[in-house]
This record gives sequence, C-alpha cells and structure tokens, in this order.
Amino acid sequence: MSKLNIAAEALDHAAQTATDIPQWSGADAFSVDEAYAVQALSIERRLARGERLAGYKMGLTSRAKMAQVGVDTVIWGRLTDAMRVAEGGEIARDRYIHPRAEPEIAFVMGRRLEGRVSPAEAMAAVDSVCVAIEIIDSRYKNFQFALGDVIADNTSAAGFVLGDRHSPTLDIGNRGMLLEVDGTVREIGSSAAILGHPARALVEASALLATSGLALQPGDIVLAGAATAAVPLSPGMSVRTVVEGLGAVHFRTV
Ligand code: OOG
Ligand code: MG
Repeated sequence: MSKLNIAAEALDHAAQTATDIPQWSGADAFSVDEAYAVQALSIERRLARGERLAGYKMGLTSRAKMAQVGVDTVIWGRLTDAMRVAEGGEIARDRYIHPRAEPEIAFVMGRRLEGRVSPAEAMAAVDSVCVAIEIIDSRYKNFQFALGDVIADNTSAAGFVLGDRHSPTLDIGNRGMLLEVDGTVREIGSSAAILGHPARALVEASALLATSGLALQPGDIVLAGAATAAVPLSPGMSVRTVVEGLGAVHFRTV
C-alpha cells in the first residue's frame, strides 16, 4: 500500500473507532496536494461502505477559526449522508474523540456551479440557505494539526445539522450568529466574519473544487465555515445555533 493509502486507512479507522492518532509532522508531513489525495482516498472508503456524498464543507473561512486552530489557509472537505444529524436529534459523545460544535450557514445548490465565479453567480446557483451547526472532531491527538494533517483528515468533518431552508434572496451578509449551550450563549459573531460575506465561501468552494476537477452539483450541501470558534461537547448538552433571519437549529448530546 502507498503512503497515502496507509494514511487514509489510519484516519478512517481513527474516525470509526473514536481513537486519536499522531500527526504526520516533520519529514512525514503531507504537501497540500498529497493531503487532498489522502482525503479523497479516505472518503472512498466511506463510499465503499455505502455512504453517499452529500456535499462539501469549507473550513477556516473566519479569523476566529484560524486563530483557534493555528492554521490560516481556507480548506475544504467532503460531507456524506452518514454525517447528517437530524434537526433536534441526538449524538452520543462517546462515538467521537473530542467533538466540538460551531455555528454555520449552509447552502443547498439548485444548479451546477464550477470554477471561478462571482458572488452573484454563485448565489444564482443556490436553491436555499439554512442555519447549520457543524460537529468537528479532529482525529489527531489534542486536536492539534498542521495544514496537511487537517486536509488529510477531511478537515475534521464529523457531523452537521441543517435548519429550515430559506430563499437565497434573503440577506445573509452581516447577520448575527450565535451558539448556545443549555440556553447560555457561548459564542457570538456575525456572518460577515465568513470571508466578509458567506457567498464568498461558496465562491471559494467552486474555485477550489475545480482545482481537483470537481464541480458543485444540484442538491449538494455546502457549509460556509464557522463564524466563531468551536465549543467542546460533553454528554448531556443541548446545543443551539441562531442566525438572524434564518431561524435556529439544535441537537443534543448523550
Ligand atoms: C478544521 C475545520 C474548520 C470551519 O468551519 O472553519 C472548519 C478544524 O477546526 O478542526 O470546519
Ligand atoms: Mg466548520
């Protein structure tokens, strides 16, 4: 097996068994291209088990997120149907290593979108926008990683919850966003923290996917990236995100 296949298997196994693994540092570190190849190989393993590709997620699109993890490059990962958590649903804390939740906005694509586009062109391909929560769970020890590590690890993707769908004509620029745990506000921010406007995250998604020969397809979900830092999850929490104008979404941990 190649070095990239071995890494993909190790990351997939770490996620399936909720066991952390060391980073690939120093001479073993992956280049960005190698890391995306590892990500693709690890997702192939999920698809071979019957999971279906549900879309993509953008990562590190806000300063708050870059600062929290110490990596300052916009990255992307893949979402599968098995990662979806029902609105109001429940997750078991012990199925993850050290899960965190973060407040997001999601796009559901209405049309194909590919390559370099303007924010207006990107939004014209959107069917609906939703408030969302992403559950991230780095497979690396202590949630610590370098750029290549986190890309290889499918940008820590572990779960996502989507709220009600709204028309893409709604104004989603500079809307208040917050994350509450058990009714207490834990993180507060604005959608403007996401590359100035969440539509720019979709522009980045389209451009970056094209460098891997991919395009957004109708029905694909795209998470724009968190507006604030992520909050660690423990059992017995009720987690809720509100985005001004888009409503709220929540899930619980056991
Ligand atoms: C990397 C994933 C970042 C976001 O929304 O910025 C991300 C991580 O924080 O582990 O999903
Ligand atoms: Mg995220």
